[in-house]
Order: sequence, then structure tokens, then C-alpha cells
Amino acid sequence: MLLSLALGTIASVLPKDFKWGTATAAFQVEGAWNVSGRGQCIWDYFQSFPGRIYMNETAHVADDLYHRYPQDIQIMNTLGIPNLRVSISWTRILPTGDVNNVNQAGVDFYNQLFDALLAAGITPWVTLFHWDLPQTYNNFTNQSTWLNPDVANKFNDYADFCFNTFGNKIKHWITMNEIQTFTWIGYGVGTHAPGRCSPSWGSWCAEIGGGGNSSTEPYIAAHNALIAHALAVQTYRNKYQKAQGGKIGMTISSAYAEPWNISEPQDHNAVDVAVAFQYGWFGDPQVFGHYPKEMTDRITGGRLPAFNESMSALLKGSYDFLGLNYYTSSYVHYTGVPGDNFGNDGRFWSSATNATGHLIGPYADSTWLNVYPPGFRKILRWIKNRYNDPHIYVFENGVSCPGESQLPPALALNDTFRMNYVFDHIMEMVDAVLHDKVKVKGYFLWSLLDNFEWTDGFNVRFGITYVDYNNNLTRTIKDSGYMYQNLIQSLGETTGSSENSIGLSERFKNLRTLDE
Ligand code: PNW
Repeated sequence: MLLSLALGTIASVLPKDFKWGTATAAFQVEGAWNVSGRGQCIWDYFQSFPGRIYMNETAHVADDLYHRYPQDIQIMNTLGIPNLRVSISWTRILPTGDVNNVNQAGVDFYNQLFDALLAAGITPWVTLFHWDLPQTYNNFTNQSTWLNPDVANKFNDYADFCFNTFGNKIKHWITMNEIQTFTWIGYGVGTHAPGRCSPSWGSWCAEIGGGGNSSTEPYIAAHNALIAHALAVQTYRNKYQKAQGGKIGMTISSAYAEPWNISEPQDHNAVDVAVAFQYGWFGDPQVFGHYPKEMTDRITGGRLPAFNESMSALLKGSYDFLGLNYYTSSYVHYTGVPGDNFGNDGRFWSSATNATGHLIGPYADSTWLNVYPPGFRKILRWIKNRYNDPHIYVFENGVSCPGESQLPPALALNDTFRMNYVFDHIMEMVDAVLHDKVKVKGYFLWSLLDNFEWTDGFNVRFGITYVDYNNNLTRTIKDSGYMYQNLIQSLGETTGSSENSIGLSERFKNLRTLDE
């Protein structure tokens, strides 16, 4: 096989039409928060309270992508990355969220951005909702934001507006980014907007006194967001898909899990329960039209809403692909204790260490992220098996390097920790495609740029491009960026037999061994 490599007759490791990209989100990169008529979103409001974001930083300017996108497109071109995932800021185009109040300057901005990308040969993939809900929807009487079922209708109107306005340019739509993250952290833990949680749930909740109910609200908010997704997919299919020829889906974050005690059968069972509580929470409704049995069996007291018949029918099949954001995995341990609160509803707890004290993988710079590449292949297999072999896009995968923000810029560029992370994860994905026959159709690295990392502010970096916040937001490509460029080129080389494909994958494995 190595001989055939040398002769230049190698196969492309992944299918020729495999989509390589990077991912971003409007609130984290755009800045220009009060420029040209943009309305406020719940993150603008949330970050205005002292003590909520690291060092009270704000995303008012962030990476200023709003003004500097030509430079960022140039970076994509330098690295030869053909796809960019961006999100639309709802309140930049509809300042109050309402379709009767259009901000033309915001629409112009996205048209210019999409045109510039397309002119550069880069395909834009668009997320409609990456957590920046209009602040006007934070003020409903009694109910806030996604707790109000009517917000699903507002989202559908907004989605309709986007399909109609940008659908001639955009052929890949992602309705929602990580419903679990924005509902669990926004309504359970309370450290993301809108900052709701039970005062009894933790010291943070008592401190912000935000009001909320961590044992019910995450489920209600997520339920309404799922309905919003289903309505938007229906709208796209009924009014636009045929003429525009695009595809639509959602992306779901999920860790994988390993048994805490390897010789305890219940801990092995807990693995499936844990994944059903994450991926299954949103995967099952899309594929089967209802929540996972693992959840309905365990979430007590009628706290998990049910879909009525028509909504269930609408949800079932509401995807052209399934999306996955994968970062980390943990050990899980069966407790048997029925939960009545969000954190323990699944009757298991999770931990970075197992029964023998072994750490599942090195800590990144984010407290929730331990590096565990095998979990990536395993969750891809889990999705394939549970959902009858769907098309899958990985819309996020990436890492923060320990201590990266404390390094002088010149040293931060040598991001070996990220290089290893990206390389090892892509190899797991290649194995999933070649050996497990999982239909992974694309991979988007999080993220193109260091950016506003929510409550961690600018203190945690996920970019393959360094952004110097002390020096006019200067961008410099990190070593991981160049490695990604090489990987894309190598894995996409020419066509040929699958046997040779595996040969190239093995060649990379050998390279990795030599490096270590
Ligand atoms: C994702 N967790 O968030 C988001 O989609 C991005 O906006 C974000 O910047 C990126 O991952 C890195 O954090 C997550 O606690 C936040 O497991 C938290 C978790 C997972 C994903």
C-alpha cells in the first residue's frame, strides 16, 4: 500500500464530496452589537450584569467579524477550507424579533457576507439559532423566552424570512445549535442566558436570584425549541425546498460515556441512558416523533412534556441529515435513585475519573472538556445504529488548550495540544467511515477564530486562528490551522479503491506513532 502511495495512485480516504469546514457563531465573533440597527438579544442583556462573564468582558466588539470578514475569508482561502458555518443574528435582521420590523442594513450585511464567501469559492452553511434570542421575548408576562410556546411561532416566522431572503444563496440550513446546552445551562444551571435556575439548586442560582425551576424549565424550553425546529422544517419543505434545492436539519451536542465501574453491568446500561439523555433527547423526536424511552421512564412527576399527535407527526422525519457536535466523554455510574431534579433525572452521575481513579482524558482549558477521541467514533456508531444509518454532519469538534490565554501570542501559535486533538479525532472519524460504514458527510472544526467563549469570555480559546485582543484584533493562523489544511488535502486526494483508502488512514496512524 505504501508503494501505491509513492506511485501516486492512492484513493481519497473519504468520499470526494466530503465537506470540510470550520464553524463560527454570530454572537461570538461579529461584535458590532449596536451598529446599524441591530436589536438586543438575551446574551446582550445577560452579559451586562457584573459577575456573569469572566472579568465582566462583553461581546460588544468580539472579533469584529462584522467589519473584518474579508480578512477572515482570506484565512479560509489561505488554508484551502471550502465550507464555513456561520449563524445569523436574529436581531440584526429583525431587531425586535418580529418579521414586520426588518432592519435592511442587517439583511445587507448577510447578503454581502454570503456573496463574498461564494465569490471566494467558500460555501456558507447557516445556523438560524445559535442562542441569541431577541431580548423582547425575555419580557413575556409570567413566562420567559423559550418557556413561552409562542416563541416557536416567532422562530418559524424568522426562519421563513431567512429562507425567503437568503435561500437563493444558502443550500444548507441548521435550525438550532445544541438545544441541550442552551436549555440545560440557561434554565437548569443558570450560567448561560437567560440565567434561570432554582434558587435551591446551587450557590450561583441563589446569588443571581434569577427565579426559575431547574427540574422543569429545561424540559419545557427544549420542548418548545423542538417544536420551533419542526415548524421551520415544515415551512422550508412546503414553501422553499423544491425551488431552492437545499437541505435542512439540526445539530445536537452530545458527549459519549464509558462505564465508571467496568465490572458493574448497571454502569454499562447507564452508558446508553446517558447518551439517550443527550443525543436521544433531540434525535429521537426527529426520527421517531417522541422522546426516548430512557427519558420518559425516568423523568418523574409529569415534568417531561409530551408531543400531541400532530406535533409528533410533524417532528417525525423533520431532517435531511442529523448533526453532531462532539467534544468530550465521561464515565457514568448508575445510582438507582429516582431524580426529581435536572442533574440526576437519569439515575446516574458522570465523572471524569472512573472507579479506579483513572482520568478519561487530559483536561482542556474548559472545565467540562476532557479529551477522549474514541468517544467520537463510538457516538457516530451509536447514531448510525439507533437511527437507521442517517447522513451525519459533524458541525463542531475542537478544543481549548490548557493555559493558552496566558501565553504570549508567539508561543500560543504552537498549539500542539490542539493539533493532537484535531488529528486524533479526525482519525477516529475516518475509522468510523471506513470500518464502521457510518455515513459521515462532513466535518466542521470549532473554530475558525478565537472568540467570545460565553461565560469564559475571551479567556478560553478554541480557534485555529489566534486573535490578539490586546493588539487591534490581529489574526494569526496557528499551527493547528496549517495541520488542518494538510489533513484536508491528504484525506481528499484523488479517487481509487477503498483498500487503498484504508492504507492512507493507516499511514496517518503510523505518522502519529512516530511523532509520539
Ligand atoms: C459549544 N458542555 O458549546 C457551542 O456550540 C459553541 O458556541 C461553543 O463555543 C463551543 O461548543 C465550545 O464551548 C458547548 O458543557 C458548551 O458540554 C458547553 C458544552 C458543550 C458545548
